[in-house]
Amino acid sequence: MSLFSSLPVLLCVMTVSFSNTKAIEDAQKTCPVVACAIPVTNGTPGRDGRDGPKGEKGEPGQGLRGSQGPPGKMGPPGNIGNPGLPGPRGYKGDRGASSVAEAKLASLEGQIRNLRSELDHVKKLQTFSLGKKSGKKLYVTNGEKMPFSSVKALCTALGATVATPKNAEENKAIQDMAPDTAFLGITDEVTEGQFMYVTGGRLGYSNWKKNEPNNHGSGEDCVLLLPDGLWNDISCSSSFLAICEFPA
Ligand code: FUC
Ligand code: CA
Repeated sequence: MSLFSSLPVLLCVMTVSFSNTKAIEDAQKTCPVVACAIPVTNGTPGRDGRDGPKGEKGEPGQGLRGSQGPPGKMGPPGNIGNPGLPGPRGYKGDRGASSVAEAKLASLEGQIRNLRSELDHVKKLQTFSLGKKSGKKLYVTNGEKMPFSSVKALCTALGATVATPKNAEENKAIQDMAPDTAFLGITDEVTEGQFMYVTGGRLGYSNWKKNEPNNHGSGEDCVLLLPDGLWNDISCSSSFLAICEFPA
């Protein structure tokens, strides 16, 4: 309600500044009776005053919450994180080249062991069939007659030497197995009259027949084992039985 609607006299309003109820009462007391006797009607309300200051933010409303909006735009990338833990152990890889070579080597070594075993067995059978005695040289002949140079070549090719008795026992062993006169591995080709082993060294044993060696004819540098076990010097180019000797 406007303060002026309760005022009985217009003049009082114009001469007194009212600020509150007390002031209005004071004005009524002081107004002269004659001047204030003319009654007036209320004027039209004045225009709205200016907006007051903004009020404090109110409490959240009680209405239903709206549905969640769409996701916002992607933010900038974060900093690089710390290294992760080591991964699980992988499967065992293929065997390397050196491992394959080692496996082949082991296989070859096994085959060599088997071959050695087989060879030992064959040697035992051979020595048995040839009547080879333990610790004794083995004398072998192919039954052929040939010049001394061919006998040397044959025996060398077999990894052997020409039969050469170093004592009476060996001389007897050769005599017993030889079916005919045979060359021995002894000559005086280097120095006439000085018989030596073809493998080297001067004679340590001999079994010459009477009146031998006589270097008969144009010269006799090789040695024959006669059927009776005695020796005779003979031409190296003549052909006689080849007998080879294998180590004891
Ligand atoms: C004797 C031997 C010779 C040859 C000759 C036929 O004189 O000494 O080496 O065997 O016989
Ligand atoms: Ca002779």
